[in-house]
Amino acid sequence: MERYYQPELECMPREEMIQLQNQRLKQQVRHVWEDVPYYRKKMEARGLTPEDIQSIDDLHKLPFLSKDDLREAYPYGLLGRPLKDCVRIQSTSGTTGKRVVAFYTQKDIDLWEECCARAIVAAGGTDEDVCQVSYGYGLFTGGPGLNGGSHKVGCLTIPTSSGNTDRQIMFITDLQATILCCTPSYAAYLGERMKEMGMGPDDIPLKAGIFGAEAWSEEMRRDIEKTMGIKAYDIYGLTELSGPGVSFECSAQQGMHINEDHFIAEIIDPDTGEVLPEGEQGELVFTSIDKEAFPLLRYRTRDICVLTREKCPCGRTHVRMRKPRGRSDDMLIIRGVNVFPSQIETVLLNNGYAANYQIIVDRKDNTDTFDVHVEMTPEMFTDNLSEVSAMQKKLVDDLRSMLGIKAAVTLVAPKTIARSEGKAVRVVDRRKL
Ligand code: DLL
Repeated sequence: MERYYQPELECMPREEMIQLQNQRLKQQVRHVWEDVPYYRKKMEARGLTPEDIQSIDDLHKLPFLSKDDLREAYPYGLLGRPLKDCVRIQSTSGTTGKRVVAFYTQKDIDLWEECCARAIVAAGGTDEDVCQVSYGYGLFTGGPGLNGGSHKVGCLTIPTSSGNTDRQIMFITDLQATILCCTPSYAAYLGERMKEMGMGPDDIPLKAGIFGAEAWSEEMRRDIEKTMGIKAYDIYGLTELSGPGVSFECSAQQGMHINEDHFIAEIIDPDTGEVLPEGEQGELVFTSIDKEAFPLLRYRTRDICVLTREKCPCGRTHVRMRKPRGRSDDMLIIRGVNVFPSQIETVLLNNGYAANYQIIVDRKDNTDTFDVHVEMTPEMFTDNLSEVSAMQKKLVDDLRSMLGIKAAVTLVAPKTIARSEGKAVRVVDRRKL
């Protein structure tokens, strides 16, 4: 039987949810108008006052907020409460430009941790469970968010943080961890290491994994589920909005329920900004409706996604988002063709490889070069050149039919591509250097 952490909110009838969203949206708009001068200026520039926003149908009138706004307003420009009311910051792993710093009041943290608790309960977690949190702790939101959620559910929490892989496995077995939280790429690595240590699914006490923070394919899910003998649940979120738990998967594993009592989701055309109807793919935009310290209206995530309101067998009524294919800024344009790393991953896993690969893009003589280095698994490893070349050719063909362009594939020996303990880095784009 499906269990919920907050059934009255997670299964709220749609009509009631709309009423709740209308009321919270109006309050949130009033809050930014009164307390965030940066946002008030943006609204004034559009000739808007809080009276113009009476319900969620008026949402489209509000201006978008982008990562550039966050950088421009760094560090305090979007703060919605006096610093003395804030109790925490978290920050993005941002590789380019200034980091984003998000602020939290105690209430913001409580609501965020409740969202994570919903995800843990949806994955079958109860106060009988032992939950090992192997996301990084610190500025990254993964560790602190799931740690807080695990406490709220009453699980025994093991705060290992990421890294020290053999110790992770020791704790999983010695302390009988039943739920594992980490990035999917780290889960794959833990699974690989367990296999090397001679452990099969029956030797591992885990029953569920809550994996997110990066794009991962269905094929990778099945691989991890098989290796560890668990059910693997996706979880999504971003620092700007709180962290993990903006949305999470239920037992149906068909998209992630967005916590609509806190966040309103829209899908827009990334080029025109036009709101797209349900079911169309576009950029995910979120409006927080009950945040205190760091309220964000119509924040453009750059994540490419699809929403559905189809009824979910789990009984939750919140809208679902499909697995994001990756960020629009992860999308490579190679010889004019759009390529997502997740598409390459699908081809590799369908051919029996693990998700250990690197994509190297460069430009020579005004033409893009496109190389994919793929690790052979120990089982398929061979140094027979004609076998290797046949295997490479198969991947070149399958990648061409998936992507529509030719990649040069190089198979490399097992364990030669660096493993990730957090978000995996799959792409080296030398054209930008
Ligand atoms: O990654 C928060 C998080 C921690 C989510 C732990 C889930 C688990 P950021 O570092 O700010 O926050 O990165 C946010 O990561 O815009 C997406 O592009 C990507 N992302 C997060 N979850 C998923 C997911 C955390 N399940 C950015 N699938 C987001 C695909 C994801 N991409």
